[in-house]
Amino acid sequence: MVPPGVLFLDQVQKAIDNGVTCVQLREKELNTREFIARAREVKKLTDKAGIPLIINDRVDIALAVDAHLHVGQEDMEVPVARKLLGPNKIIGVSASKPEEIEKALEDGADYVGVGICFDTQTKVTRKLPMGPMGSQRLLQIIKDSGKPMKMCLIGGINQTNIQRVRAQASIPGRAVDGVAVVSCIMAAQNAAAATKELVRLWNEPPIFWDQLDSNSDFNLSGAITSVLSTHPLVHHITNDVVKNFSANVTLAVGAAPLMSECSEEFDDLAQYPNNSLLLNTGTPNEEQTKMYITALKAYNRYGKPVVYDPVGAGASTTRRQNAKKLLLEAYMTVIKGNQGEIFTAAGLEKSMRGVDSGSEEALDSVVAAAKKLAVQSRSVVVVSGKTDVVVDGILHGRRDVTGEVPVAFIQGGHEVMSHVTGTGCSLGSTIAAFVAANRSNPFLATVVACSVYKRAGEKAGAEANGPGTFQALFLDKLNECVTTQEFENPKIILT
Ligand code: 3NM
Ligand code: MG
Repeated sequence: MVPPGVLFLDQVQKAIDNGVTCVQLREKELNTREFIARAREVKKLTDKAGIPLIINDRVDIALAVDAHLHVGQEDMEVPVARKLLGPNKIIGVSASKPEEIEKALEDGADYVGVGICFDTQTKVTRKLPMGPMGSQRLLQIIKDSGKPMKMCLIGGINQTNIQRVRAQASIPGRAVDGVAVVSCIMAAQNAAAATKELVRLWNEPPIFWDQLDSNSDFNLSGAITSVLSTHPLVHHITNDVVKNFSANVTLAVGAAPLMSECSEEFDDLAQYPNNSLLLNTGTPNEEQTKMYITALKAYNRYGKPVVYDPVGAGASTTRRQNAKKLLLEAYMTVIKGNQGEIFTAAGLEKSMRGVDSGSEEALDSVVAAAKKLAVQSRSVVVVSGKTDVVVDGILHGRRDVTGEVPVAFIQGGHEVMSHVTGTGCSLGSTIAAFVAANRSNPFLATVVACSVYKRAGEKAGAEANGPGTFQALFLDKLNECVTTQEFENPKIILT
């Protein structure tokens, strides 16, 4: 994978010079003599930099060149390798399942390499991507053991996702210790720049955090003023049924709608000032899912807010897998759905019949599901319903989680809203407008969006003769509530 005209050892040197803290030599094709020769050359570079060299799989090579060792699940077992290498060598193991983590702990491994995190071109593997969130239960096992074993994630990690990996691969009191990469350095035309960028991103708070402040002096009415003054651009990728209504709702709250499903322009659109992406996965197919991911990655790349509405997530296997894939591939600032959709996205069971909001679950189980998803994904989660529930899982620049998260409850609205298509989807448009205009606090921006929406629904419902007149009245009332800064009072608690 080393580019033509570039030397393998030069790539390694550049990586070391620019911040790599450990090198693993993985050779699958060299014979023993060649492997030793190469290991000696690499060892000269790592010795000079004072960092460890780890040999993959071959304990004989590790012994021959006085290096450390990494073993896979089918290689030599850690206790045997330990006997041969002694107590002072680092021994790491590949692990991806809880029982493999437990075994590594029991065997006294120094670290586990956990993967695959994302799809990788570098290694043929039958393992499925677990995503950074998938590593959380493994981190929990390590934390609970009280042992000092370290964990790094591997597989498809690069400059576009390393910040999210660091943000999401963490639980209260324990975070992933590092990442292991191959292609994003070794295949780079400029390995020095690639490494430098990777290290910078690892060390900096994610761009989707650095404008956040958790100060409670955030002014709820001010969130509305910001929308009106910045006139944010909401890029919609949404389903055919609601396009017109969502565009009108966006205009009614003082923002500008843009509908585009043209992948080629996503990178340009994502760079607009004061913008956000609303992704509403109406009726997904394979082609469309690819397009969604292109859009998500573009908005993630520029640290722009993304509001994700996993429409009907529990209704079919395809939709469930689709939601899982999108949550693995991208960071969502806000995840918004009805109860069934949020239960599914949180990986919890709940029977689901379609996209309507269904019967009300007990509010505390809704809060629990929303909290699970919010904390897991470090997102704001909105469960729309008779009472909207908004949970803040964003870390506000903190690397650690305390376990306590703010939850808001918003009442209001009107019964007739559930008989007008698009009222649920267009709440997403409203949230997208508010988070775009209020980058310092996506949680409270979302709360205000839901509050204004509820009040407008209540007012329109009181005057409407039925679903038809409601739709027109709702746009009027939404516009009125925004311009007069009128909204339902949210109740916000820490839980
Ligand atoms: N081991 P890239 S994934 C060598 O999951 C290796 O055990 C993996 O390469 C595992 O950074 C992997 O180019 C390849 O995706 C990682
Ligand atoms: Mg191996």
